[in-house]
Amino acid sequence: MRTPDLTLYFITDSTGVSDEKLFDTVDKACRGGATVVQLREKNRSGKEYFDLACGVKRVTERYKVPLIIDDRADIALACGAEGVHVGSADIPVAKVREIMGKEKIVGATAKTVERALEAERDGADYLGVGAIYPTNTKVVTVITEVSTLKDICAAVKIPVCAIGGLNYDNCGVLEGCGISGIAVVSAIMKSDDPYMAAKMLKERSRELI
Ligand code: TZP
Ligand code: MG
Repeated sequence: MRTPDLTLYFITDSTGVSDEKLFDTVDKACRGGATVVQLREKNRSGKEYFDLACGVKRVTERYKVPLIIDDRADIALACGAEGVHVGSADIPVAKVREIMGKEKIVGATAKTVERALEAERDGADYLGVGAIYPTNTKVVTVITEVSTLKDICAAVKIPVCAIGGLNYDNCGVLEGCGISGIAVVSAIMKSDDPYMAAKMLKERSRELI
């Protein structure tokens, strides 16, 4: 498996959330139709990240939804995840591909056409592009213009998902950009009904891709 279905890419944020609640949210998101789950942890020890990844993997496995680990190829391999996602401050894409082998999914963040082409050439299977809108999720990022997103989609052959501040009501700007899906954190993490949030976001995404 190399090309993930990016229609609804759910990224976790466990800040202030118990492990049980995190697993439950992942379960509901998968049930609602998330096509990829990314575990994204920034302030965990290796052991904590690994334990959490194993727990989330048990959930995603039930739904046959691929699990991607943010930043850490070692954690991805150790927990049997389907892939890893890296940004420009992480291990370079070519090295991650080498570590992960041919069969695992490698995703990369790209904010420019140049970086997108480089990531594709170095072996990325998909790209995340954003932030499209300002976000309150813990992240160091800058706004990516929708026109840049469009240029990136036109420049690469691998699928691209848009990310950053996206929700059901504001993702209409992505129509006609050539994206393969949308990636969200808070639109599902912070929802009172993650199942319904995922279900509706997926329907919305299908209209845009
Ligand atoms: N990369 C760019 S924006 C972002 C990441 C990880 C966070 C998106 O979170 P939200 O809550 O969907 O705005
Ligand atoms: Mg990273």
